[in-house]
Amino acid sequence: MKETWRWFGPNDSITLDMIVQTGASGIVTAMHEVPTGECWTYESIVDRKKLIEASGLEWTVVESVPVHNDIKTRTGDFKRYIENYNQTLINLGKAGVDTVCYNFMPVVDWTRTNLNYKLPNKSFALRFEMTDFVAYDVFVLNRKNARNDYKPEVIAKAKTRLNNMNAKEVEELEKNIIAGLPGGEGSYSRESILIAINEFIELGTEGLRQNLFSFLEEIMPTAESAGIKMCIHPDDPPFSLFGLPRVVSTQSDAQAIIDAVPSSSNGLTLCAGSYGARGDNDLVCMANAFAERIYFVHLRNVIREVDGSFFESEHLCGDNDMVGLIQALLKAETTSGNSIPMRPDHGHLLADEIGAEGVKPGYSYQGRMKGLAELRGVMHALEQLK
Ligand code: DNO
Repeated sequence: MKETWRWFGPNDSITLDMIVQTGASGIVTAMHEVPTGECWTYESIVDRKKLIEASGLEWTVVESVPVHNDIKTRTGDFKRYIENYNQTLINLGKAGVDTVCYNFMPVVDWTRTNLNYKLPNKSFALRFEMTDFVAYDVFVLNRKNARNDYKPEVIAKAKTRLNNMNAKEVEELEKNIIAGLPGGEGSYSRESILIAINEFIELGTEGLRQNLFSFLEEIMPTAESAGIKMCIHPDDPPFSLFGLPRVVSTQSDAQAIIDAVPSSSNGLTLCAGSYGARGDNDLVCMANAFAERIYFVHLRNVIREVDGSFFESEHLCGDNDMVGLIQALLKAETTSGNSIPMRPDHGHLLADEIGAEGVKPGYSYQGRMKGLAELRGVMHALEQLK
């Protein structure tokens, strides 16, 4: 597996030279400065690629070329956005960047409620806490009919939780949930998120799935001729938020995507932490089932709780069998003949990065390096035993 590292571009406080020191050889990045829906020009892609290569690294994966909400709803300017999407794929292919991650999450990209969850060793992890989320959805956002989506005892617990929060804590919770996390799409106010949510609730699960399939039909021929491998990222978390439809949360969702458009460009990102936040997703089984279509992996672990809450655990110690997963991925590489780029996804906030300015939630230097080093150890050991 090729070791890669997510870099947020020239403004990232973690520089390319620092990334070289982690031992990773590939970069995962995007033209974050281009507004969602607009085309990435060939020249700007080549310039970014040259910058990466000047440090001795390679631009291995694009994460992400974001999909505009109009494409997800097939309203407004969606036709123009699809044209732009195809042109971006053509430009990437021409520049020799051939793996593109994207997602089809409606309204909110990846979501957490707590960005500073203190672990027993005094480092910090990201956490999704169901009670906090329900408290926000039902009592702060006041989403219409939100109560119908939760059991009465969950709502009662959420009410008590909210009553025990001060104004600053509520503000912080709101910011964590709707203001957008690094690399995510969309930052909302209370008013704008309610409008967006309603639009998708009306569309429903099968409506959203159909719109995803239409989008796949519209981009896969271009991807194929441009030599691009598309890899869809799962929903994070892999269950409904705000009553929104979800279509990339389970093994059967992923299978439906593969079946919808029979093109070798139509592949998956196996994000272990996202799929793995559901106990009914067996990651080893998924890696075996989709061996030929996994074009990118995010390796990270979680510890789940019965109510759907979870936090991001040590990369090797959590509810998902990381060693088994890596073993299955190495086997998938042999079966498919593809080299699968991996990146250590997220890391704990450690040492002198705690409280430091500008550290992106989940994307600390030391935490990710620790994760990468541990995963690298497993990869090396398993390679030797092969
Ligand atoms: C979070 C990431 C997401 C992901 C995008 C993929 O850390 O997994 O930002 O990159 O949702 O499109």
